Amino acid sequence: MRFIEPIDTKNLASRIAAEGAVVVPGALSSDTVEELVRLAELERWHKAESIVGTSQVEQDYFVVEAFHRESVFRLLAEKTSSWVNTWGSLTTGWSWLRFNETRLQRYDTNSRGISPHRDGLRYRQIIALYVLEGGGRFGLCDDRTESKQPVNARVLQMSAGDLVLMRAAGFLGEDIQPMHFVDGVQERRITYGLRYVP
Ligand SMILES: O=C(O)CCC(=O)C(=O)O
Ligand SMILES: [Fe+2]
Repeated sequence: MRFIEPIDTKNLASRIAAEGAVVVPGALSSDTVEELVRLAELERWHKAESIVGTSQVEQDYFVVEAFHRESVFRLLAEKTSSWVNTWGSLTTGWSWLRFNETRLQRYDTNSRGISPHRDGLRYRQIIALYVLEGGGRFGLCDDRTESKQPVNARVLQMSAGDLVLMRAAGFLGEDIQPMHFVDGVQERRITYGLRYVP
């Protein structure tokens, strides 16, 4: 299996800094995506808790958090760690990382997605999210209303094979965690999210 396709890193760090999250199109080939979806379907999925945290974030998806030692998802996490460190070391203020918290998430048709939230402060530097099936909308927003709707939503266009890079606490020395959400799931969405907890 091929893993990460060549990625254009020009201005990537400054774009992530300015926009909060950037979509890298075609980071995985369609053959790779197809194989990853096939393997994802064989994993043991659990329904995620539907309300989490002090701000009562609502989420509606199935998740895989534990992967077999030889799982291709572990390998993809390792390859992505190497890639991100090689790229990151070209930018000032980068700290070496290893993606050690990895999660597949599956949102079935008509899932309510995830209400606007910030990923925890314990996740450092950068979050990498592979899109394996591209249903639903992923967006950034400035805030959330009392009824958990995004304020000033900016939807990021993405499809299967794309990689979303989102800044996390500590990215280039700043503790900024962009607020984001998933909604509008009319077709299945599957993502593979990689996070670093020091
Ligand atoms: O699966 C996605 O597209 C986003 C997931 C997310 O924001 C999260 O799990 O915190
Ligand atoms: Fe999130």
